[in-house]
Amino acid sequence: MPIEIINGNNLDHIILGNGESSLTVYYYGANITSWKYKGFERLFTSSKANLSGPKAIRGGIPIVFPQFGPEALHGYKALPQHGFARLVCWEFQGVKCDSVEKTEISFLLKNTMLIPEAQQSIWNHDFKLIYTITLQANTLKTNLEVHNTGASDFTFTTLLHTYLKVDNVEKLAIKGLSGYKFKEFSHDYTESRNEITIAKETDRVYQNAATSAITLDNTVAGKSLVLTKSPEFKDVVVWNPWVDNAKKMADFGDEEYMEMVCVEAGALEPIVLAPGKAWEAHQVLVAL
Ligand code: TA6
Repeated sequence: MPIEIINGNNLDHIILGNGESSLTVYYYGANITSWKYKGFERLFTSSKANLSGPKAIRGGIPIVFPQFGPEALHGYKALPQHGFARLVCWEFQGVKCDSVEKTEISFLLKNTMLIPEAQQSIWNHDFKLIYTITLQANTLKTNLEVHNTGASDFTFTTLLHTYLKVDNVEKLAIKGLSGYKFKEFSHDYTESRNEITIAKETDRVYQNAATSAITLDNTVAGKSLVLTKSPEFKDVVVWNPWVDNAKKMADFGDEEYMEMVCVEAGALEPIVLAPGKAWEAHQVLVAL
């Protein structure tokens, strides 16, 4: 399928797709900002998003690495919230495969690439990330490989901070998390609902949510979307900032909380990776 590389200094991005599905990904953060299927945009990117830094792109699929959240990993000083991977330009590695029905491209990030010294001094390890994006029919697969290229163990957490587009978040139903424990605002709960609805600020970390499929009903134009994840992405975060937080974010419209929800596959228990070893995980979004 057609691939268009658009170079605009640090606004470099790639548009790929055929008539049925298309995708836009920025070199900055290897951040996918758009994924359309049959003319419907299925990801949310804020109209106020910074597409060339210094903040992370507010939308699409930001890559969280090597740390989720503001708290420093054990033994490390605090990195920027959600780490540095979404705050630097990755290297486009090229097209892994391209046919009428399927296109696969990949991006690379290594410790030697443009990570400000301050961040390197805080998390000073030799690593390589390879992010593979596969667009095929009504699916978008994103696979993250983490390689320890150094001589000592390192510890990380990681997550795909996926912003999904909805027409009206209050009409959305999220299925597949029933029975799982979750933390929200420092309290522990067990999800009792088969269908989760959102009508207030929501910031839930479902730990060990082994579910392989999370279904969102009534996203755009009454359509459903399914997020599946590999077992390595053990955890799921569901986030909507709601009105007060929306107003506090300069890169987010005051009303935009009504047209998005984050459903985020991640590995939030610290992972220790030995020298020469690799870890990988993927998610697949299916547009129904
Ligand atoms: O994934 C949920 C979350 O951790 C929320 O607590 C909120 O902070 C959100 O990420 C956005 O974080 P960001 O650093 O992108 O503004």
